[in-house]
Amino acid sequence: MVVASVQLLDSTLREGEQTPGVNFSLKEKLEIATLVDQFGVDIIEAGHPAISPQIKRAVQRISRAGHQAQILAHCRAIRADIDVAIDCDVDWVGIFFCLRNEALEDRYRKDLGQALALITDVVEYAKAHGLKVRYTPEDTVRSPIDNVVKVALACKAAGVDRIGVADTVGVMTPLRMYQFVHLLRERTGLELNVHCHNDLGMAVANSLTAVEAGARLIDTTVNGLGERTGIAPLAETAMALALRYGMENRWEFPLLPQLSEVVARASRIPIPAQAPVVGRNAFTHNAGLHVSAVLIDPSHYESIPAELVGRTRDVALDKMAGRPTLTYRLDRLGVHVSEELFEEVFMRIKALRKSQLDDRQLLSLVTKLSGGLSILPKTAVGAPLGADEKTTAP
Ligand code: HCA
Ligand code: CU
Repeated sequence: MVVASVQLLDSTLREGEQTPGVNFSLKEKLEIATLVDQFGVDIIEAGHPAISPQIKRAVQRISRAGHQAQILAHCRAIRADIDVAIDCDVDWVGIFFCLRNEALEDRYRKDLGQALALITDVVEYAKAHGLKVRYTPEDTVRSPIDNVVKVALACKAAGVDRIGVADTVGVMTPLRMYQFVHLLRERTGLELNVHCHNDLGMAVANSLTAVEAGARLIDTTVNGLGERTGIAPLAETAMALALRYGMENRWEFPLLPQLSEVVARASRIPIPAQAPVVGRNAFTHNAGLHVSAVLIDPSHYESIPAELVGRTRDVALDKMAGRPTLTYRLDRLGVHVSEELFEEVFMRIKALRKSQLDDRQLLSLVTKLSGGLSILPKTAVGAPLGADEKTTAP
């Protein structure tokens, strides 16, 4: 399926800052906003400015920074929150109010008619002040669809620009998400955004089927930060849209590793080695059979070109290695060894239990087993892992 155009919203500074223990400084927020803007997201959800003067200041600075992306402020369905957003010069407000019967009864103590009046009043107020407005019935997918449609249509009459479909607690599966978005589009004719939490690891899949069903924009965060297990990560969502849906885009993919590192540092949450696209292992092959096939033609075991994100393919050297792996790694370092020494090094590697050898460790093992002879070209010792990949890889 070809998807013509989908927008991306980055909510690292709003949803992402709701990750337990995460607290970005103003400087970090400005840096993150600049990078996601350079990456090419369409909307930056910069924060909920009514929460604190610090957040308000950050949202103000971001919306006055001249980014290409439009800036959105998160707001409760309260006029005072809209006033604070207006003070921040944002383009968009994202208003949220839950329409589940349980929430209406226990949390808000309002019936649906009262909730509708309150929400449409705030939508009209924001529109009257020249803002673009997204209204999200929080926990949309667990709310009665009739409640959602009724309020969405009232918001449409009040001039709302988009409705957010939130899977707030990550209960959806891809097919159910498709059906929900399809039905909501059919019954309202409104532009839809999608916001998927990752409680069962299906945030990206659910976001993509929402798009197949006609949603116009996907909410993401860098490294998938957010409440509990977070929401759809920016890197893999964008990559899936580009590679699997063939979507034309202006995204600066080579910025992704840096963006992930900056956010990992600022959030103090490391990037998992297994993370798609940005994780340490994303482009590293291990088993001897895999490596020998990749050395013939990478497409045997690769579906994403590492160069697309400015990374290089690598092969790990541990007990899984075959001889072609060791040959490749030694060649890459420009190290030539006798057959006998090769076998000795290889046997040591096969005996490794809980580790793998980086280039430096490989070089020192070879040096040690060769009786301390310096067989190493000086340049190779300090060369970063995979630095000469492009020239030596088949
Ligand atoms: C929240 C809940 C929210 C809102 C999404 C939105 C969700 O933290 O306030 O306003 O579009 O997951 O429902 O993030
Ligand atoms: Cu959320």
